[in-house]
Amino acid sequence: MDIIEESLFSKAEARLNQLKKLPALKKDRSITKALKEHGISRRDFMKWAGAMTAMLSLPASFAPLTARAAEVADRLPVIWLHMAECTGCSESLLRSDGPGIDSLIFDYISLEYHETLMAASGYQAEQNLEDAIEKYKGRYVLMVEGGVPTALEGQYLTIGAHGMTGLESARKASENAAAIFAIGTCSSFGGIQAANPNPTASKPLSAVTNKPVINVPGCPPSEKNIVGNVLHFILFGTLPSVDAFNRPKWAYGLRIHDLCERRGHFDAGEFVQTFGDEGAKNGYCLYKVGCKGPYTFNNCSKLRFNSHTSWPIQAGHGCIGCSEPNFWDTMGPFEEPMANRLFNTPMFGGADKTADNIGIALLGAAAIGMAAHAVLSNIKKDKEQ
Ligand code: FSX
Ligand code: SF4
Ligand code: F3S
Repeated sequence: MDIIEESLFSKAEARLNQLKKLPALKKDRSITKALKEHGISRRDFMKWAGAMTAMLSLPASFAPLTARAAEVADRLPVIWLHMAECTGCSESLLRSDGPGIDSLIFDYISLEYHETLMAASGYQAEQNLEDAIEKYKGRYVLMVEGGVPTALEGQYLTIGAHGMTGLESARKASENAAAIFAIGTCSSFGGIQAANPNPTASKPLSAVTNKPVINVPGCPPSEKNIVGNVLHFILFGTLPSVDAFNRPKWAYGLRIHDLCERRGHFDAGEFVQTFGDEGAKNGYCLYKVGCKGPYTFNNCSKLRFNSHTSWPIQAGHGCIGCSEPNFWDTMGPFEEPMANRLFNTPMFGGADKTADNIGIALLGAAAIGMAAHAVLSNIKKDKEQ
């Protein structure tokens, strides 16, 4: 280990020792017990820890620490709020025919409050939230799923027996959280809730609180991206390094196009022309049927969904850019390329490139990435003005 690695390792070790001293949230549950109940061996658990370590871009020597982080996840309460959304983010985390280690950490261990999963309802549910916020003040991790409607002072979304608005509850819970994660594109950027004409004036979480918010976009994000952020926070107690849209770089540092399994076909100029054609049967590149992989930053090809089963491009449809800001308004039409819009810019000499020569000629992935970045930064600048 070099000096930097060593100091990071000691920092994480010290933090885990501290956390271990805190009382467990649920006396009768522990990750060891939960794994046993679900027939997951220690060996598989350590394999999982190794994979998570690599995913977080940490050296392999950190794997035992990642395993320990999962074991002390029951010291760190998670409060999960729902705003305007489809609950796909929760589904992504929890739905699999056999619960994986990722969902076990949440489901059985650390979730203190989750509107879809908890047994309580009505006044009791409201009370539970208040109690959790009070009891774990400054210690809980807040995860918010969904956009926050702000029109009519948030009245488009009311929750619970007293009809508290989502806006109020998101603000309140943000006040004393140790870390805040916007789970999904709706919470990160507004998502479909904020798509034009946005009648409820839905906003991203970061627009309604002045606390730092880490965005974990995707409609929905993969379970690994959700759990990875919690593990990172358990390990270091600090927020990860992020890109211009506050997305953790370990997860959103590369384009879908960079690691796509169909990339060889793109480079060779082999494209699906219409769904169901010979090219589709041969697994050719989906660019011409609308894939937005070259403009989208996410790690779906590496991590996939539903316990690593598949992901959009493997299933035969292009990426629709679901982890990018305003993708509903800017990435359409979803089944047609928008290359001309991007490449007919002065930056590319006004060239009216077609998909066929994009793959094999001048405009390689780097240029596409630059174009995507330029477009996205401009969108961001427009928003800030
Ligand atoms: Fe749905 Fe989550 Fe999309 Fe939004 O995911 S999967 S609409 S990102 O908030 O529930
Ligand atoms: Fe993959 Fe889409 Fe890029 Fe084609 S355009 S290589 S399908 S990400
Ligand atoms: Fe979304 Fe594209 Fe991944 S549509 S799920 S970012 S492949």
